[in-house]
Amino acid sequence: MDVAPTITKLGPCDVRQRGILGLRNARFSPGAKANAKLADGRGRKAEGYFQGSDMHVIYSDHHKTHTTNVATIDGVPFVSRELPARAEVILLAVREAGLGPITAPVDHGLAPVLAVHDPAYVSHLKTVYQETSRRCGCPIPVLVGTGVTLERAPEPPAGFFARRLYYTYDYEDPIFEGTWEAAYWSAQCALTAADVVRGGERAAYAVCRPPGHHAMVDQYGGFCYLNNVAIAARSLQAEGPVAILDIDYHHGNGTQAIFYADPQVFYGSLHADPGVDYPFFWGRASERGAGPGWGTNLNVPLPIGTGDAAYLEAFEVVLQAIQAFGPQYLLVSLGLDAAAGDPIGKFHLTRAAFVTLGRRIAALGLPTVLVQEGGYNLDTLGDYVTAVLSAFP
Ligand code: SP5
Ligand code: ZN
Repeated sequence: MDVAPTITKLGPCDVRQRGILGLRNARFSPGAKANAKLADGRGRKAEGYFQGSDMHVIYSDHHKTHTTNVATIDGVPFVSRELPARAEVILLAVREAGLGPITAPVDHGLAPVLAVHDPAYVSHLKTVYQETSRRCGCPIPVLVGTGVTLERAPEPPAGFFARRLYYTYDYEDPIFEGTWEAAYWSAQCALTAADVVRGGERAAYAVCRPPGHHAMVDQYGGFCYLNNVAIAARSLQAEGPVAILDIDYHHGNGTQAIFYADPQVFYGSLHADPGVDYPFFWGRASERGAGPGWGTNLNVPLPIGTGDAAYLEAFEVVLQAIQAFGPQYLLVSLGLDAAAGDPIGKFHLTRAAFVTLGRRIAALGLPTVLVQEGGYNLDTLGDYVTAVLSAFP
């Protein structure tokens, strides 16, 4: 695998010194790994060749160009919880926990993005900032809000400002000069994590920012522009059936919609009752899939205030459905906003619950791609991510 030099400021233990094989870890033996791969024609690892962290972490500094931390809109500071510091605290915690190797994403180009998203939508994301600035006569962040949600005209409106509304269903998703760059590399992180498990590794984690699971085929929303987990799932589904397990506090309406009629991809989610919390218009238990994909969508909405016991009980139901589906790969939309103390989520999961979730996910024994979604408490986000990841032996 070629490691693209996309990380410019990773510091002393960055990918160029350690390489994709993660030589930092003393217990890791590249020779043993090569032999294990030779011993198994499918490239699956043999037992016992590696006793350290087996969690490949994919991270790119490009997320910083989605500058939600320094933004003003019409001269007023724009306040977002979806901040660059989120990826930074995660990276720090991953390093402290000894997880890794930590590598930069490989550039897969636009083709795998366009395997999920509408080309005109992608083109809009790439150009809307410059086009807005040109028309307004100065550089200006784009923040539009719309009530357009469900059924809408199949063709985008001709007028530019109407088109800006057409391509989002939400109202708090700014587009800055570098938003496209960040979203592009976030998707590349997920794609690279998918490559790692396709190549026979047990698990990989993509530090995706911005997150993705609210992004539709041709609409952004919920801090999401490109649906990272869906892009990774589509790249893996060529090999066989794929399951997506979404433990973000919010329903992953974009992911659900993308695979709703697809019998090859199972989507299972636990989330806040959409009757009372975002994304409001999707996530009911009655949404089971469509056409040939009927039965491959499972929503478990839970009440505000849900704690460890009720969550973990409902979680087993989703796990059983995934096992019954029999996927070849598992993808996890790893949001941590169901944690107690999250400033957006209103569940009360403790650290212990995330340890259990990690263990139960790992116990499925599937090649697993974990993709970062939400989680907004900067004091606990990194620790809870590693609580999940550390379950992978
Ligand atoms: C990936 C993910 O977790 N997205 C969550 C999107 C939630 N959107 C609703 C957030 C409500 C908080 N809005 C506070 C507005 C302050 N300006
Ligand atoms: Zn969320």
